[in-house]
Amino acid sequence: MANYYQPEIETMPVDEIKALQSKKLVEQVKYVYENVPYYRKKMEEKGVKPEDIKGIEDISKLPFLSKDDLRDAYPYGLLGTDLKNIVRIQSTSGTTGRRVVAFYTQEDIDMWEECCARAIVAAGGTNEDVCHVCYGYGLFTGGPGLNGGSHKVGCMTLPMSSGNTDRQIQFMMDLGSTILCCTPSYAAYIGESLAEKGYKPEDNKLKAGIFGAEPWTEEMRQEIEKSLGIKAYDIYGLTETSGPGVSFECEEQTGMHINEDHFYAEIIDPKTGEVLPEGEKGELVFTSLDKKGFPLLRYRTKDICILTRKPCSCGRTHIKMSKPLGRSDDMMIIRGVNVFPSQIETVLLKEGYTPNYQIVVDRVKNTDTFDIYVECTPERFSDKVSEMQNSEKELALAMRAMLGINPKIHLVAPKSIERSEGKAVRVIDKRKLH
Ligand code: DLL
Repeated sequence: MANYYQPEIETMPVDEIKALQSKKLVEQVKYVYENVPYYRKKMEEKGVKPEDIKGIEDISKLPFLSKDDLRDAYPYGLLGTDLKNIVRIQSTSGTTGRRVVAFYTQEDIDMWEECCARAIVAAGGTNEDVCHVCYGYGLFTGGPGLNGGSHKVGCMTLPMSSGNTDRQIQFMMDLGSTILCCTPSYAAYIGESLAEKGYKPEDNKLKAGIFGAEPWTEEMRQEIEKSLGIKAYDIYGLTETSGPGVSFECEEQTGMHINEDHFYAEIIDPKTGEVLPEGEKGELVFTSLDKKGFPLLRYRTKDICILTRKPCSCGRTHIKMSKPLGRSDDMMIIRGVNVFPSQIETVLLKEGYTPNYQIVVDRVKNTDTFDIYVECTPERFSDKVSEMQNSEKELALAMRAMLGINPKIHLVAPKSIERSEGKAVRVIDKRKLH
């Protein structure tokens, strides 16, 4: 028996959803045109006026927004309202250019938390649950988003944040956590740690998990479900659109329902920008339909997905997206953190190394390993092991400051990384993520 947080919206007939989206889009375009000069200029360049947008069918007349626009407009250029109406920011790690800062009014936060509440209820959550949130808190959207959703549902919320697995397990067992929210790799790690401590899956009170922020496979789902004795649900989102809860899985576990009353999704050909029909694989593009602080029209996520509106046994009518099947840029997600090779190059150059390097990412026992092989300059190269180790430690610290996670640095002899005749192979990702 399906549960809904907002049944009238989640099961709304498709023609009514489309009418609602059309109405909201017209208003949102007008709002953005009037309040965001950066986007108004883009509309003017494309020769499109708010009056030209009469409904969803006109959306392809609007220009796209990309991460480059976010960089150009950083920090305040895409803000939709006066700062006095903004109550919070969230952000992703990265260089100034790559950092995404999203702004929220109180209404934006309420909407975001409602989206997360829908996900929690779809996973079986009620006000009798103990919701254990070990996504990171702070600037990352995972902790605050699920925390807010959990409050809305009325669960007893454990704002654990990430790390300190022993403490996570102690709270989980002592307080009887029933819903676990974290990255899938951390969930798998908690499963292993419980087993190492001698607990069997039936010893914990967990019944469901809400896992996202990074790619994970069906095999990983089965492993987590088995080791924790739960049902594991996927959740998707990105800082630009608000955070987790843009879409979420229901009991059918065959894709994630997009909260279509707030986000309009399109799939485009990443090369041509052409909108592709339902069922085809391409880049996911989102338009926020009612955000005020950081409204984004036709934002290119770079996530490659498929959309489908096949009827779902849960009764929800909102369109479903597949798990992201890849990226159309070079972003990697390592231990739940977004990493661009360009950030690594920036650090290397700043620290006096050449950009001859190779990144090797793997997944060992469900935890990502992250190694960077860096060529030493002849001046820095030393045959004293301790000197090389110190340089490795210093570089690892500089990387950590930039990326938010710790790579293992291996300094190697000058000219020892294979030169390529074409595009250099900078990243070797051995994980099987899709
Ligand atoms: O990862 C928001 C989030 C937090 C989602 C907690 C789910 C749970 P960002 O740090 O901005 O935001 O990263 C967004 O992460 O474009 C995808 O490439 C990837 N991603 C997010 N959820 C999933 C998922 C958060 N369920 C980027 N499966 C997105 C695969 C995901 N990739």
